[in-house]
Amino acid sequence: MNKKYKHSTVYQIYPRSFCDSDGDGVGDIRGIISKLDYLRDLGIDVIWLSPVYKSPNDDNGYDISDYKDIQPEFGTMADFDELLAAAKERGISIIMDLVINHTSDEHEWFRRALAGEEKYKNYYIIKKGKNGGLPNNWGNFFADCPWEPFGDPANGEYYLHLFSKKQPDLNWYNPEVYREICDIMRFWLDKGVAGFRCDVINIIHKRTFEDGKRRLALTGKEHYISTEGTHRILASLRRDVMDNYDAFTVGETVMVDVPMARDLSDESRRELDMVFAFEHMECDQIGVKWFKTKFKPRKLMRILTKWQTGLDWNTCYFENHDQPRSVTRFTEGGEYRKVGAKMLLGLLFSLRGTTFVYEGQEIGMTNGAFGSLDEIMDIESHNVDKMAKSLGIVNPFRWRLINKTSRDNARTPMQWNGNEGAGFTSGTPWLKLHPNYKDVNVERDLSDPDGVIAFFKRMNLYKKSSDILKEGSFRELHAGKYVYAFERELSGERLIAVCNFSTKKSNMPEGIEGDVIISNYPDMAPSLRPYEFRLISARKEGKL
Ligand code: TEU
Repeated sequence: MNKKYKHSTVYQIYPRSFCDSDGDGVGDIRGIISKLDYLRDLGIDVIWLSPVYKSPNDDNGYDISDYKDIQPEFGTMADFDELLAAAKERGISIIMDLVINHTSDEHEWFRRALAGEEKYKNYYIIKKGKNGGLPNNWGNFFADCPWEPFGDPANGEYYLHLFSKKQPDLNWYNPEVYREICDIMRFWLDKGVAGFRCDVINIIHKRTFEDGKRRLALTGKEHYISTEGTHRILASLRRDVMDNYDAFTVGETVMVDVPMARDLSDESRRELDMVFAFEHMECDQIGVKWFKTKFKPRKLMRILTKWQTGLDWNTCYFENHDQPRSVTRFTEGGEYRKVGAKMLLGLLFSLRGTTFVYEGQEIGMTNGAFGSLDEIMDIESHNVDKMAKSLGIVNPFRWRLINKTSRDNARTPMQWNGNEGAGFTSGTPWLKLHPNYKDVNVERDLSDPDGVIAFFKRMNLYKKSSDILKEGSFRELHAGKYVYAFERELSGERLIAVCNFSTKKSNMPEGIEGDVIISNYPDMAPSLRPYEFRLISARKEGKL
């Protein structure tokens, strides 16, 4: 594990939605530069920058057409260099998003492959169809078919795309691909970036292209989730590239269980520093990610405990650009928005691991307020709608499903102030602003001593100063219908975090005694109030 970043607070920026400096309705790099002081004041150590590379934007930058250039609507390479330097001046490092499972179909490699250059055809996964059909029965992450005719359909060749058809998967069997990616990584590391968040990194190597076991979604996944081939590639990347720069890596690892996550991030295997697992993000869904069900706090608690005790070191996160907002998912919101957002932050910072937050989480931003699919930009949502339609699901059911689960819920423009455009843009925002920006915005929250940001800063500072929160062990004390309590312990010193996931009062679990150090209520009460969070310094003699 790279010790330098272990105790960092990492803030994810989704550049499109963060801050627009030139009025075109799209966030950009100069916009980010203008907010660096704000991020420093929040106590942010590292920025994870979602892709800023050249891209036709089929998947908002996760489809890269040039890994060594900047998307013009975000600015120029000179802007990027300035961002890096300005962040450094403020003690902030930047990690880039490394998307190497696939490129854009507009990348030069794919174009040359299509033009018939064998060398580049071998950069991608191109297979002959079988018996007049597709090469295999696999599913696709974006509710689509993962095979698309490669060039002239009469040739009977298909290329694999586990995401959109404009995101062809790279062929990691080809050593040339490995060399190209190493070169790209060195390009950014030489500039001074601190490392990478590695997109869907545990699926890059496919073990075989045989048919998979039939499932509701992602048939075939057993052939590419965390394969030995992926482990080998990760260890090589670490040895050949990362180690020479002391770079930091956090892998986005999909569909991993605890042992898989351990293998990918175990110190002795020298692959990734840490991983994002998703089980806790699935606590309110049935099977497929597009079906959300009612949130049951106890399920979240069980999963958190399982991962806290199962891995030596976790990434702690409740939000990113693919997930609906935590305050909407895990609390009732409305009148409880502020107190709920604080409780979730209190919980997040109290867990053992590196804390990752997503833009807007520090003010308790909520899911978007979309009226219909026309207002949604995300390709995944549009594909889900098509798939649901083909299954005979009629509206308003389709819309209800999409409205709840759409990734655009997290991608609405950042709410900086209550003016028109929310301080995000002077133009027309690329995605509909949430109308609650007049109430929920950075300027207003900052002016409120009881604001979410004030609480964020307290928790962040406290974690940085507390060896118990940083290094202490984790032990669950209570996981009830609504109340979650756990202990962090180091050398006999104990801190206890207690959360009430209810709009009603709940009793404190028995046996928890001590002094409250931080709470999201201004005063004390015998029982826990709606969404109350307490961080308690436990009396040494207290029995538990
Ligand atoms: O996401 C990977 C992924 O598995 C997503 O499908 C995720 O589970 C889903 O969005 C939740 O609904 C990564 C990126 O974070 C995402 O933005 C990209 O679209 C995707 O990879 C392809 O690069």
